[in-house]
Amino acid sequence: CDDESGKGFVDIIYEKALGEGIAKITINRPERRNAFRPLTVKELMRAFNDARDDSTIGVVILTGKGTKAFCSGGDQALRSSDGYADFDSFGRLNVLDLQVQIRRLPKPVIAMVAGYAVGGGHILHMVCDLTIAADNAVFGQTGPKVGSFDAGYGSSIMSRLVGPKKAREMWFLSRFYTAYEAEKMGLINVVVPLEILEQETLKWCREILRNSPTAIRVLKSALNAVDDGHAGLQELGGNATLIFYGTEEANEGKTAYMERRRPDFSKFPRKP
Ligand code: 2NE
Repeated sequence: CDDESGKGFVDIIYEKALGEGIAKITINRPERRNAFRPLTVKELMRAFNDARDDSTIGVVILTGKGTKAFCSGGDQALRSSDGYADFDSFGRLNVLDLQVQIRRLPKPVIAMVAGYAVGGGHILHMVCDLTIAADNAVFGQTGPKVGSFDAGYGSSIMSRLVGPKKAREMWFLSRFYTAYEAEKMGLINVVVPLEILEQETLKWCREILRNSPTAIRVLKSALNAVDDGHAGLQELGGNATLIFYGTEEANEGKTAYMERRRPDFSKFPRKP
């Protein structure tokens, strides 16, 4: 594929650690606490797509520039009556497509969080597979304070992560939680000192990269399947097809079709 890393992005930085199998995507609007606008999301989607298509990449890190924020959600200055509008006269909520893309990406995505992960930024870390937080990280929803909400993944996945009561607390009261509170709630995986956040994240990436990519791929879709309904089953089912295509049995079907003969599946066992 065309390598998109380092190329013409305005709102993000997209890097690959050559030979390491790790891609890093950084939201680069620190002056707005890494709030996203439609362009930011479009660029994020381009980068995630590239990381998906690049077979040398096994893990993707999503983070925010600087130490003050991972992401503060949608850019409120650009909020319109129908979403967020930057260069168009109409608004978009394209971050919802990005959430789905991260869920379906067949490689682990790790949120590396320093500072605030709030509002739509909190939802982005929740849809990532793992979250590694610095000790200065702060988590929470702000929607009800600013007249917004996420009734999709932002509600359902949160409820899965922290339980229905705590999810109601997080949304109804819109409080902020420290990294240690978030860890205790099961919202994140681990808290580390800010100085070693990247080092620790890379350590987790390398541990994952030592393992079977197919096992990881199938496990990600399996862990999402129930919550993602038909789309989740389709993702999991697609993995079964992908693996089946590598077998002699599947190949016999294709070869017979190409050779205009009846397939002979008799030698393939009907396993117990
Ligand atoms: C993030 C937070 C808690 C940080 O507070 P603090 O005190 O560290 O920084 P400050 O001074 O508030 O922010 C620094 C600059 O960044 C801008 C601020 O306006 C400020 O700009 P200046 O005054 O320096 O010019 N900024 C920060 N967050 C922004 C944002 N989201 N949009 C535009 N500008 C932003 C504090 O800043 C905060 O609470 N931010 C707002 C968080 C928020 O409510 N986000 C939106 C939630 S709704 C959402 O994301 C969403 C959804 O619910 C559904 C679908 C899609 C999106």
